[in-house]
Amino acid sequence: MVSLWRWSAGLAVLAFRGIGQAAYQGGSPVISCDSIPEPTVPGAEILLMTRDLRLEWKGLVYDPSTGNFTLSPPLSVCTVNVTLTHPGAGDEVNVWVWLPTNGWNGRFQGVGGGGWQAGTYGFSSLGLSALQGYAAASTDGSNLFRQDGLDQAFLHELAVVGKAVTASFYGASSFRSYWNGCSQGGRQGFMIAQRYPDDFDGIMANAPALSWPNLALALAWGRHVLRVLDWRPSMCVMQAFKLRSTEACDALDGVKDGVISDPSACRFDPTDLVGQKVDCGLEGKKKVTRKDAQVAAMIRAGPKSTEGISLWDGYDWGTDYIGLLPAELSGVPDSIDLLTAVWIQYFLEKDPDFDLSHLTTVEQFTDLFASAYGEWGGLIGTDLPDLSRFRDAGGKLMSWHGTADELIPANNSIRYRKQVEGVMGGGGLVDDFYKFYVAPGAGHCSGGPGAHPQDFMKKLEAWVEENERPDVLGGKMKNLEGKDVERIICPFPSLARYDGTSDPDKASSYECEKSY
Ligand SMILES: *[C@@H]1O[C@H](CO)[C@@H](O)[C@H](O)[C@H]1NC(C)=O
Ligand SMILES: *[C@@H]1O[C@H](CO)[C@@H](O)[C@H](O)[C@H]1NC(C)=O
Ligand SMILES: *[C@@H]1O[C@H](CO)[C@@H](O)[C@H](O)[C@H]1NC(C)=O
Ligand SMILES: [Ca+2]
Repeated sequence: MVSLWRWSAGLAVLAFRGIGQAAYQGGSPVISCDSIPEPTVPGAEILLMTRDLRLEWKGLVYDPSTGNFTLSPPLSVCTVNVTLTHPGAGDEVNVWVWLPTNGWNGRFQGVGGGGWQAGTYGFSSLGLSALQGYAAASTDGSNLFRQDGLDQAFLHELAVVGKAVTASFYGASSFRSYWNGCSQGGRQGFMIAQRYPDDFDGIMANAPALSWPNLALALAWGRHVLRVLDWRPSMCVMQAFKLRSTEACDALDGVKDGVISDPSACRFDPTDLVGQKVDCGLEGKKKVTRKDAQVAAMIRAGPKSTEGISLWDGYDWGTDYIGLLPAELSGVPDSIDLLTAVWIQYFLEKDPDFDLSHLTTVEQFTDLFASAYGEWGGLIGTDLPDLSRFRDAGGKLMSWHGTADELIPANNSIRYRKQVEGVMGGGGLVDDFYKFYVAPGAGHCSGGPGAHPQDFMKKLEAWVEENERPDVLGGKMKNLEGKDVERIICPFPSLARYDGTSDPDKASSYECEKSY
């Protein structure tokens, strides 16, 4: 695995061969993808390159603003598949590039992955980017490591291949390049800023899975707590803690809208629910037990060592429990079970057959924590705080993280941001190239009761291309009556505050105040 590092050592030299793709026959352009030349990828060989013209591609495209997959309008696109290998490694890396045949917006976009995969959203994301006019590329990060997300060299190769193919198809010698990723894809965006600072002009890296070795264990904590307490709660009861804590703390920010805007102000005691009955629909009424409350409190507090020392972030009140507890409780298919199991079995225990049911004590969990970062942090921690090479290359990075993120706590991003500020001269200087937003009530990449920043990619492009610095962002959400209302999302470390008197549905009724 370590040899991965070497492949990326040389700086990519893009081979622009200036091939025009549209030949004219009888007045109408005949588009052909056939003559796109093979790109030159330092340190790699191309095993196979296919080029397909699809005149009416339709597919389900992932829309991050809603979190839904919707059927796309027809798209005319060249789809280019490049399979690379690295001599001696016996691997195969696929890079897919989608090139809209009309309406190219002059930009290249690298599309990040999710979960364990370098390119989870794959074709749906490429389709969405191409529909929006981008030449877009994504990668599976190799057949050998597809399950492990150790993708740093592949990220650079995605950039090299994607840019070269884009340049030759459109005959363009210069264009802007952007990264677009959330979650694992957000982590990849930060990895690029840290290790390949010249590859992209702008990086959008939301809800990033930074400090992966610790974060992956924090994701396993709720599952571990059930083994420690030897308890199998009802998911309906667990969600009652989410609902009741939201009810208790919603209005602390002055607006009853289902969003806890400043979770640190929320004092909710889960033991208050013990003995109460929760209406669980078809399952009838369930009584909340002391162990249920203990599970909720331990997830809120986050992993703690045997001495009670905090090992990592917890999850704020109001956060959904579905991803934090085993899928068998929710009945919702959940890749987080697999992700946390793979992390512990393959990476920490190095035994694919390791039986997780043997992990039953806080001491065992503390031991896993003690070794995980030391062993894997350098490879996949993605938390090097020195971004000076990215800054000096003129790069711009934007990132938002929701406080109701049900997988990666916002504190995970806040910690990294503070570390960057610590080594790079403070928040003011960091804001010159890295803008960070905490979005109250927003869920993981999509969803959640709170507002998401609007037109985030457009804001990044305006920053890169017009030098328009992003500041306070507009956001939209549904209030408790289901009505579309406006909010603002403030640059870190500030937080939106309602003025207390004006119309709470209007953005103008909020102001950013220093908070974190
Ligand atoms: C997303 O899909 C779900 C389930 O199909 C639906 O209930 C919801 O209204 C959709 N949301 C949006 C914003 O389209
Ligand atoms: C390109 O890759 C995709 C995904 O693996 C595959 O569905 C498609 O058939 C490939 N195209 C060609 C021409 O091999
Ligand atoms: C997040 O960090 C803040 C500041 O350190 C802390 O007060 C808060 O309890 C943390 N939240 C969680 C859920 O860990
Ligand atoms: Ca509120």
